[in-house]
Amino acid sequence: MKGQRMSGTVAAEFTRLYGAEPHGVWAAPGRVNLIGEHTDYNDGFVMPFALPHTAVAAVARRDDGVLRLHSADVPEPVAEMSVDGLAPGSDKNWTAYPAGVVWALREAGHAVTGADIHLASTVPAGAGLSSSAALEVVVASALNDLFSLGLRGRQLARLCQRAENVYVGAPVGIMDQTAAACCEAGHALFLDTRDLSQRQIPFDLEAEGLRLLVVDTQVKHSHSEGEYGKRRAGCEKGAALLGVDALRDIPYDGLEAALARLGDEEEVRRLVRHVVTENQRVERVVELLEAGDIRAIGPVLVEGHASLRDDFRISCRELDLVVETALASGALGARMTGGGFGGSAIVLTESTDVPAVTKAVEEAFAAADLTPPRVFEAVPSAGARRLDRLTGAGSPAS
Ligand code: GAF
Repeated sequence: MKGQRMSGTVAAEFTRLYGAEPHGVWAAPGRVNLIGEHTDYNDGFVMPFALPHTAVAAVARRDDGVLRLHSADVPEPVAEMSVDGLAPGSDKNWTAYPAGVVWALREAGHAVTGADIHLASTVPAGAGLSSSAALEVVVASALNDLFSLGLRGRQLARLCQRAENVYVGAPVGIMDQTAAACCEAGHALFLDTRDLSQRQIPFDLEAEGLRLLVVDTQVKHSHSEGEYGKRRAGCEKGAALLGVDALRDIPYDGLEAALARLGDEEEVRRLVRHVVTENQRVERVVELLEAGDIRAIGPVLVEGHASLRDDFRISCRELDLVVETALASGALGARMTGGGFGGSAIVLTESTDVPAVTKAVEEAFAAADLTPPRVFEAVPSAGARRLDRLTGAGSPAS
């Protein structure tokens, strides 16, 4: 119902802006990552699930080479450009995300000849919840349908990642785009980022009397900034020193030997240790969830946080405060989620403990004189989809 309302609002605004009805309305979600952080650009394992928060796009195809973009979330007039003139690195505005998708589709040989696009998103920006990937994937899904490209979810994800890596210039992995394209309601997505093979793992918190809270620390982060790229480069250095294609190729039981071979490369050793142990944590969480033991993943989440804080060094005071406070007030597990340096933490808790945990976190932030965090419940939701069929043809992305 909420989706339909949003779809109607976005379609009506499209009509007001462009003077004609859109050919359709699509949605793609933000995500939280349950476990498997900074493993995706190491060919490793990740386990995100989709949020109910989505980017919604009302879109009409054009055949005259013109691309027009507008967002309800940015106080700017409609941006107009030529699809032939799209060039990586030329756009430093929000429009680089949707324009980058058009560029990536065309670069891959798909005849996308223009579009009118109006976007609106409920995914909090800069909160580590993949608002950018949601924008990219919703646009890719719409164009896939309107130009009958026949691309599958994982192919759309690859093209969106290329848009972000090359057009926007952020060296991100493939997790967020795949989550936005491929997640299913009630499930977490166990994804092998080497070949994008995937398994939907049932993750029904409510049935178990559990809740997963997202705590947005309100500390903004950006992947285009240097620290993400530095970690990535350090991991690639580690793989090169160890003579493997990617850190994924270091098995957990070969970790000590690998670390010994890295000698006095202390920083690289820490990065390698995080990635190898994190891949193993993803596998442990999959096993526990498949055995129906959701509560038992709590300590694994906590281990993951410690590894990101101490070895990967991408946590911050606010994220650590959420984790410590939540655990001290009875949560089963907690960790930062996403790229780090701010953004959000997740907290696994008994549903009966939600008020106490929330209060404790809010009070801890107030006592430390920090901006109040935004706390909400995350329900594993659906991936990209077409919300309605107004006048256009085409089938939803799969
Ligand atoms: C960000 C990136 F976009 C992902 O690709 C991933 O590397 C994540 O940080 C860390 O796990 O969300």
